[in-house]
Amino acid sequence: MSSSPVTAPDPLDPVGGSPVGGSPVGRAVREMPGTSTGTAGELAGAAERAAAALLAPPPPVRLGDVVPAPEQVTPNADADHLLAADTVIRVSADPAALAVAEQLAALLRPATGYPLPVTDATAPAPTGGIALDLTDDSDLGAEGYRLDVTADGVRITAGTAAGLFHGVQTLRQLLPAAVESATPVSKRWILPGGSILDRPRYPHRGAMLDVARHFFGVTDVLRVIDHLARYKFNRLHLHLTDDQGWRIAINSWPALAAVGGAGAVGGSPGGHYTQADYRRIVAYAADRHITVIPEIDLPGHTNAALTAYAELAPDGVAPPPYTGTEVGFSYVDPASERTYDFIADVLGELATLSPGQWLHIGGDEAFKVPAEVYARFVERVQGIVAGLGKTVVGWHQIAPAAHADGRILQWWGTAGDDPVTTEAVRRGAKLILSPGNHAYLDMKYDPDTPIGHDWAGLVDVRRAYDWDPATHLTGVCPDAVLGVEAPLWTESVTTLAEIEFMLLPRLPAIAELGWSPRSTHGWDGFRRRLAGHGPRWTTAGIAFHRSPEVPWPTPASIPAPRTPPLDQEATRPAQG
Ligand code: TNX
Repeated sequence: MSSSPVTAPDPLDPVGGSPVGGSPVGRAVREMPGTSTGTAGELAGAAERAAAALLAPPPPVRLGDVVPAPEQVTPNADADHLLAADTVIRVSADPAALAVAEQLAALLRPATGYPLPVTDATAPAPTGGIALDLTDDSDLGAEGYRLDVTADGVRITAGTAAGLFHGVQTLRQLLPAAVESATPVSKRWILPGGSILDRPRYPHRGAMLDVARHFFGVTDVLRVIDHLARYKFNRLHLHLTDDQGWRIAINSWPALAAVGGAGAVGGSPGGHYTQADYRRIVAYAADRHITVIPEIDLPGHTNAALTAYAELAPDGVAPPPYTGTEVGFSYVDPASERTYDFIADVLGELATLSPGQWLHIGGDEAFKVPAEVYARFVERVQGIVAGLGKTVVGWHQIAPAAHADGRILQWWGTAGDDPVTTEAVRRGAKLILSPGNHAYLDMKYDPDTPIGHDWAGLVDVRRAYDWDPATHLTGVCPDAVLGVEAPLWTESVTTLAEIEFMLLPRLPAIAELGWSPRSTHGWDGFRRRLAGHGPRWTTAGIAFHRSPEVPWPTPASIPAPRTPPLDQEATRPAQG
């Protein structure tokens, strides 16, 4: 039995605790539209409504209040579970499962203040507690899980550690938002009773971060991985090279990073990942069941490489560094054998550094390379990737090149059909869908969004959410679709807070398209569930855009942000 932790009252739920400090009512009134010029009567009414909103406890989390929506939810109102201070987490004797149990404990300890020891499932069973069970139930697939909440205990069952991990993310969302607090909160930690059976719709659920236009250090990338993990993403695509910067150290071509990584858009500081940095990112992602897909963009978008090695340039002359945002002007010489040595060396080192199955070769916007030359170039690079034992991914512009076993095209167009892509799919290619007009998270939300682009239109939350990957491209058989990916290009994105502002709240919309069965799809339900995440992000110190389409809880009832720590980096099995 643990001693009671010292806890602060939950500012999200002041009833039964001490009142929130300061004058939140006054603040809420000031924030209410139209109150600055209202009559005394209107002001009093507004004050009353604001006070009621502040004093009402937040509605309890319901079993179905999960993003992405689970496949099956069966609530049982009589089976709510109150987490006890002496809860023990019992887990199957498997190192990967044990790591998930430790991650769960690490998620719950700060806010609850409970010790939450992790023990082997074969240890004598106390009543209650949380159990993580690995089973050979093949119905759950590679990533599915079952969650059972009863008055007596909580059990997550899965066939894999990845399934247990996704179940843990669901469990996290079923606790009150205060669970995101870094310091103990006085709270009855109640989980809604019932069962969830959950499996992903698609095997590929990704996001892309462009670290080339602006460079983001390792800790920023780890934070993005934390956000992906919350929403059951399983791929992080890193756009590692572009005209403005080369961001990964390549031992056999050292000037790529040293020279080509020195700058960024608008003269911002450059930078690059050492191979140790990159391995750290890959390992942190793997601990969260996310695979990193590295991209070396070829043959275009290569100005940074050309600044470092003139021999790769078609005219043999190194261009100056580029800090603008135009595209399509640069390319490595497709007629030079040295170019293919360079590609083989770079992809060879990346293949060794990346345990995942995929290498992304870019292929977009090589406007200056004639179509025939381009297709032969892509075919050679596809061959290099195959020779490394990896599966090639490219932007959909690589479609005209001959088929290569398993090749994957990433669709980023804005049209609803594309005969060249359809033909490549007919020849065997698979698709990842990143339609610019729905999934591009560098698009502005609305005309007033201070950063971002609008070439693919404005992408508000509803636009990010309301499309169907299975039917999006006419003429493409739904079986060819591997999943979805949300790219964030960073020409105008310079800080972690700006990354978060562009990702949230749209990232969960893409997550739901990738994970949830179509039968659960519905804008009204989604925006209501999404609204509950605002207080979670705020409590965790995560920036987000307060999209007016989402019925966020009143700002005054949300506590001030804290400085965010990373989720625990190393996940070590329990000692002893
Ligand atoms: C197009 S999408 C690009 C990128 C830009 C992006 C800006 C794609 C494969 N290429 O080079 O950053 O638009 O939205």
